[in-house]
Amino acid sequence: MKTAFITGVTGQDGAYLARLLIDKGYQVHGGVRRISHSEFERHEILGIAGQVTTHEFDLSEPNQMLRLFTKLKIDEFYNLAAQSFVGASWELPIYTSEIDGLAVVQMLDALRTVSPETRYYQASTSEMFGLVQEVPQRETTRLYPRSPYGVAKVFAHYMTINYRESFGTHASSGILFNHESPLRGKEFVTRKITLALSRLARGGDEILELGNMDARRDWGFAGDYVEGMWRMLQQDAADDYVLATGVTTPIRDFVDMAATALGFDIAWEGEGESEFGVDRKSGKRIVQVNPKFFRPAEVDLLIGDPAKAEEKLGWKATTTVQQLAEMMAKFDYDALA
Ligand code: NAP
Ligand code: G4F
Repeated sequence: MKTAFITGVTGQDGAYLARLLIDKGYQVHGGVRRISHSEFERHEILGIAGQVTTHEFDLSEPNQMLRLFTKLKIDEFYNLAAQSFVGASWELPIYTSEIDGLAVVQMLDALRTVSPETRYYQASTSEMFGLVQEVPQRETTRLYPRSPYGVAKVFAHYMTINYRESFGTHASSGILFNHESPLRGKEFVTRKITLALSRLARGGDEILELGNMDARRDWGFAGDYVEGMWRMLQQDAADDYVLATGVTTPIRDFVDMAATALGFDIAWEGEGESEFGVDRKSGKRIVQVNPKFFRPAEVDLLIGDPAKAEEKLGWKATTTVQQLAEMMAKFDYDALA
C-alpha cells in the first residue's frame, strides 16, 4: 500500500485528490491547520469522512514539516495548500508570499534532507502567465504574473524545478488552469455565481454583484484535474505539465450558462461599470457590475494548451464549461431544497 500526504486536504482539490487516492488503495494522510479542524464538509460530500489520517500542519511552521517527514514514510507528497484567493493577495502580500512561496522551498528542503525518495507535486497555476505573452499558454510560455499570488507561485514553481535539477528530487509542477466544482470555495467567481443565482431561483431577493465580466478563463472540472496530478507522479521522470481544456470563456458567458440552467434568460444592458443583466421572464434586474470587485491588476485572458499532458500522461479534460456550470448550478439549487 502506497502512502500519500496531501497538504490542503480540506480544500477543493485536496478533497477530490484524497478520494481518488483512497479509491486507488493508498493510505492517505493530510495536513490540517488548527483553524479548520471542523471543516470536513467536502470530505462528507465525497463520502470519505474519517478515511484520511490528519496531522496538525501549517505551512508557516518549517520545523513541523521536518518532524512530519521524519515520522512518516511518504511515497507521494502533494502540496496543495495555499492562500489560494488571488483577490485577497493584494491585501495579504507578505502572508501570501510566505505561504505560497517561501513555505514551498522549506518543504522541498525538508524532503531533500529526510525523505529524498518521496515524489513531490507542486500546485502551480495559470495565474503565473498573467499578462499573457503567448496564446494559448503552454509549459514554455514566458511568465508574467500580475498579482502577489502569481508572483509567489512563480517563486515556488522555479524552486520546484531547481530542486529537481540540483538534487534530483522527483518534483513535478502542475500548471493548472482554473478548475471548479460544487466544492469550489464560495469566494471564487463561478461558485459565487451559481450560489447567488440558485438563491434567486428559489425566490430570493438579491442582485448578484460582479467585477470584471470581460475577463476570460479556461475552466475545467476539479475531479478531472486531480487525476492529472496523480499521473504526473507516476512518471519515471519528474516534469512540468499544463492541465487545461483549451477553451476560454468570458465571465459573462458563465453567468448566462448558469442562469439558463436555473431557468433565467438574461438580457444584458449598459457597459463597463454600468452593465447589468435583467431576467427577460420576470423583468427583474438580477446581475450588475460593482467596481468594488475590480482588481488592481487583471489577468484578462487565460487559455491553455494541454498537448504535452495529453501526449505524455494520456490526460484529457472530460467536462465542458457548459456541463460544469450546469453541475454547479444544480448542486447549489438542490442544496437549498
Ligand atoms: P482551496 O480550496 O482554497 O484550498 C486551499 C487549502 O489550503 C485548504 O485546505 C486550506 O486549509 C489550506 N491552507 C491555506 N493556508 C494554509 C496554511 N497556512 N497552512 C496549511 N494549510 C493551509 O484551493 P484549491 O482550489 O483546492 O487549490 C489547491 C491548490 O491549487 C492551491 O495551491 C491553489 O493555489 C492551486 N491552484 C488552484 C487552481 C484552481 O483553479 N482551483 C488552479 C491552479 C492552482 P483551510 O481549509 O484551513 O482553509
Ligand atoms: O474565480 P476567480 O477569483 O479566480 P482566479 O483569480 O482566476 O484564480 C483562481 O484560478 C487560478 C488559476 O488561474 C488559481 F491559481 C487561483 O488559486 C484561483 O483558484 O476570478 C476569476 C475572474 C477574475 O478575472 C476576476 O477579476 O473573475 C473575475 N471576477 C469578476 N467578478 C470575479 C468577480 N472574481 C471573483 N472572485 N469575484 C467577483 O465578484
